[in-house]
Amino acid sequence: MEKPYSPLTLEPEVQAFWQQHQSFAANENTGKPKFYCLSMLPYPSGQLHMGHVRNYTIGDVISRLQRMLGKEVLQPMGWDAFGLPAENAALQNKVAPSEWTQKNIANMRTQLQRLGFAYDWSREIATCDPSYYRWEQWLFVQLFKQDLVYRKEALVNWDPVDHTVLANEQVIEGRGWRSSALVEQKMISQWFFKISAYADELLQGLENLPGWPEQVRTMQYNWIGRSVGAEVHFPVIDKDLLLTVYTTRADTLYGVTYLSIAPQHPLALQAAEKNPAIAEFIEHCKTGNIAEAARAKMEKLGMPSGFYARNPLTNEKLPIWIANYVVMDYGSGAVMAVPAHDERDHEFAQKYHLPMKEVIAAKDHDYQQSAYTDYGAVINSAEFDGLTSAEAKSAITKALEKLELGIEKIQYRLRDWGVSRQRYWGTPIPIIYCDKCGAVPVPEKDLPVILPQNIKLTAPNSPLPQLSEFVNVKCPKCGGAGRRETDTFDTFVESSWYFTRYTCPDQTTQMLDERANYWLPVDQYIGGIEHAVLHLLYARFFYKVLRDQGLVNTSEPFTRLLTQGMVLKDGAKMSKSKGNTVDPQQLIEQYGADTVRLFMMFAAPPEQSLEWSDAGVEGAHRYLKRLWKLAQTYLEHPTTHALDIASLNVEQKSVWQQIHQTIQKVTDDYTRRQTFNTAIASMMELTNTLIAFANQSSDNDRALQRQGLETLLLLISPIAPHVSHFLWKELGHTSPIIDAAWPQVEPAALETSTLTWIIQVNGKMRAQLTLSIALTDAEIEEAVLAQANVKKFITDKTIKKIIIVPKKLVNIVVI
Ligand code: ANZ
Ligand code: ZN
Repeated sequence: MEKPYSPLTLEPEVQAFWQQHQSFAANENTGKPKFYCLSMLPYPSGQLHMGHVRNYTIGDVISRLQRMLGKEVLQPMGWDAFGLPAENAALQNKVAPSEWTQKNIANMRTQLQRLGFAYDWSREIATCDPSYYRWEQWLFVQLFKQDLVYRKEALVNWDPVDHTVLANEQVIEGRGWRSSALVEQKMISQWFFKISAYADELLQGLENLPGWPEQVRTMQYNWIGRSVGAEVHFPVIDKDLLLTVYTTRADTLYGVTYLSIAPQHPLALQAAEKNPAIAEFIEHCKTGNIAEAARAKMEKLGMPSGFYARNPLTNEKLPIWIANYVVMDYGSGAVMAVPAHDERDHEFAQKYHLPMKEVIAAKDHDYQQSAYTDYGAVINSAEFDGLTSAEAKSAITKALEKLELGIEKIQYRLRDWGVSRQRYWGTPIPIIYCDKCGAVPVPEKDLPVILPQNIKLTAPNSPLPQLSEFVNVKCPKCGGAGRRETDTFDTFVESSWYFTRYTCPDQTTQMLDERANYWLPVDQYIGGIEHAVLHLLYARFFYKVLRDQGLVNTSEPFTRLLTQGMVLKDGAKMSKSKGNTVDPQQLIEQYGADTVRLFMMFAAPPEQSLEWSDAGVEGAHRYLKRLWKLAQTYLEHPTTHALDIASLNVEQKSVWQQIHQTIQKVTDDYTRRQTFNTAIASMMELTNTLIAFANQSSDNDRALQRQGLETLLLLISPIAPHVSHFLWKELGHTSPIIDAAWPQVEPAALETSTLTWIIQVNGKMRAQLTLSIALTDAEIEEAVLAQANVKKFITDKTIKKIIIVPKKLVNIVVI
C-alpha cells in the first residue's frame, strides 16, 4: 500500500528535527564564506498576514539556497515591538502594552515556526527588551557628546481635547482620531538626529548600490533632494534688517513681485504684535496636520505683513506677505515670489490680485493663465536679457555676491530627523534636565533607562510625566534635583540598527563586537517597497554613524535589496480594512506549509504583485502530491546501481539531458534572475518526464529515475523543505537534505548527441551532414566520402588531404 502525502503529520516532525539539531544556528568559525540574509522584522500585531508570509518565504528560499551553495548563512528574526498599536490595544482591552506585545510575539513566533523558516532563533530580538534598547540609549549618549543630536523647538500635532500629541497617522482629515477635535500645531522641544550631516554621503552612496532596485535609489535620491541655488537678501524698508530667501531660480529675480514668509517667521510674529488680525491669522495657520504631504494640498492663504522690502538689484519696492504655503523649516522660511514662473506663487497671486511679471520667454504661453515653470531665455531683466536661465542664474548670483546681498547655496530637502515622541510605549530618551546644568545625558553606568512596565493606560496621553518615581531623579552632573525626559524614541530608531545586533545579540558589555564585521553587510535584504525611503534611509544613516563610532568597518548596510510586490485579492491589496484577507494559519492547517510556500513562489516573480487564487493553492498542493507519488513509485523498486552514462540509450539520454538542463535553468532562475516561478515551472516539466518514465525496469532506468528524483528534491528543497527532507531520508540518505550540496550540471549531458558538419571540397561548400558526436575522425571521413554530392566532386580526382575543423567543418582537398 502506497503511503499518502500527509503534510500535517510530516511537517511538525521535520521541524522538530531541525530544532533538535539546531540546524539553523549560524556559526562564525566554519571557514565557509558567509551569507547574511535578512527579511524586514515584523511589528507584532498578533497575526501573520499574507504579506509577511510572502516576504519571509522569499527570504527563506534564498537562505536555504545559499546554504546549499556552500555558504554559512545567517538568517535571523525579531520583533519591532514598540509603537502605537500596543497603546491603542491597551486602552481598548485594558491590558498593559508589554503584556499585549509579549502575547502577540509568542503567537507569531509559533506561526513562523509552523511555516518552517530556517531562522537562527537563538538570535531573536525584541526591540522593547531593555537588553536591546540600552545600546540605542548608549549610542544616543555618544552622539550627544559629538553634537550629532540636538534639541530644538519643532511643531507637533496637538489634540486640544485629549491634551495629547498625535502621530501624523492619528490625524484624520485635520482632526484627532479619538476626540474629533480640530488638531492644532504646537511648538515643543524635541530631539533631533543630525542626518543632514550625512546628506552628501547618503546621496553619493546610492551610486555604489548596483544590487538595489533603480526605483528605490531614485526615491532616496529625490528624498534627499539636493538642490543648488542661492540665498538672496532683501533689505527691509525702514528697518535695519535683511530678509533672506532661498531660491533655486535666481534667473527670475527680476520677476519677483512680492515676498512671502512662513507664519512662524520672526518678521510675521513681529507684525502680529501690533496687528490682532495678523495674530489671528497666524493662530489659524496652526490648525491641520503638520505632515508636509497634507499641507501641500491645503488651500493657499495669506495676509500682508505691512512690511516692505527692496529687490537687491532693481531697488523695486515689494510687499511682504505671510503665507501658509511657506514652511519655516526649509531654506530660511521665506520665498521670493515669482508668480509668472512658479505654480504656488501663481495660485497665490491670482487669489490676492498681486502683479505678475514675465522674465523667461515662453512662446504661446499665457502666463496670466498658468505659471511657465521651464527654463528659457531671460527677458525684462536689464543687462541679463538674452542669457539662458543657467547663465542668468550664475550671472545674477555673482552680481548679488558683489553687493554682498546674495551667495550660492546648496540646500537639501532632507531635514534632520526628529525622534521625540510624546508616547509611552517606546525607548526612553536617556536625558535628565537640571535647572543648573541643562540637558544632561544619563551616565553610561546608569543605562539602560528602563521603561516602567505593566502600566495600564487609562488616557490617550503618556503616563510617564505623571510617574514621579520615574521622573524625579538627581542631576548626574551636580547632584541637584533633576527631571527625567519623558519622551520616547520614534520606533524607526529601533529598526535603524536591529540588523547589526543580530550578529551578537548576547553581547552584554558593548553594542557590537567583532562578529558584526564578520556578518555585515547584509548580503540580501527583503522587504516591502513602502520602506523605500524612511526605513532604508535611516538604516543607511545609522550604519554610517556606527562606522564612525568604529563599530562596523563598511559603509553600506545592504548589498542587495529585493522589494517584494503586494499580495492582492480580486485586484485589490489584501488588507484588514478591505475585509479581503485570507488567513495563512487556516491555509497551513488545511494544506501544510510546503503548499503555502510553493504557491507564494509560483504565483508571481517576487517583485511583482501576486494575485491570490484558491485554484493556485490547490494546484501547488496537487504538484506536491505528484512529487510524493513519483517518489513512492520509485521506492517500490529502489536501486543502488550507479548510472552508467556510456550505455544510455536514446530515450534515457534525453531524460538525462533534461535533468541537467533543469539544474542549469533553476540555478540561474534562483540566483541571477530571482524568478522562482519559472524555476518551479521547469521542475514541474521534469516531474512530468519522470512520471512518464517511471515504469521502466532496467538497472540503468532505475538509476536514472533516482538521479531525476534526487535532483528534483534538491532543487525544490528551498521552497518545499519539509517534503523534500522527508523523501530524501526515505531514499536512504543519512545526512539531511539541508546539508546536501547544490546539484551540479554535467556538461556532457548538455551536449546534444549529434552535430551538423559543413562539408567542403577545395573550400567550396558541397553538403551538410548530421552525424553522431560519438564518431572518431576516421568514421567522420568515411561518412563524408560516402555522401552523394561530395562523391560527384571527387570522382576522378586525387585526394591530397582531408582537414577536419572540430565540430564544424570538413574540407577535402583534391587535385
Ligand atoms: C523663486 C522661484 C521662482 C522659485 C520660480 C521657484 C520657481 P527646491 O528645488 O525643492 O529646493 N522655497 C524656498 N524656501 C521655501 C520654503 N521655506 N517654503 C516653501 N517654498 C520655499 O525648492 C526651492 C524653491 O522652493 C525656491 O525657489 C523657492 O521658490 C521655494 F520660478 O524661488 B523659488
Ligand atoms: Zn545639574
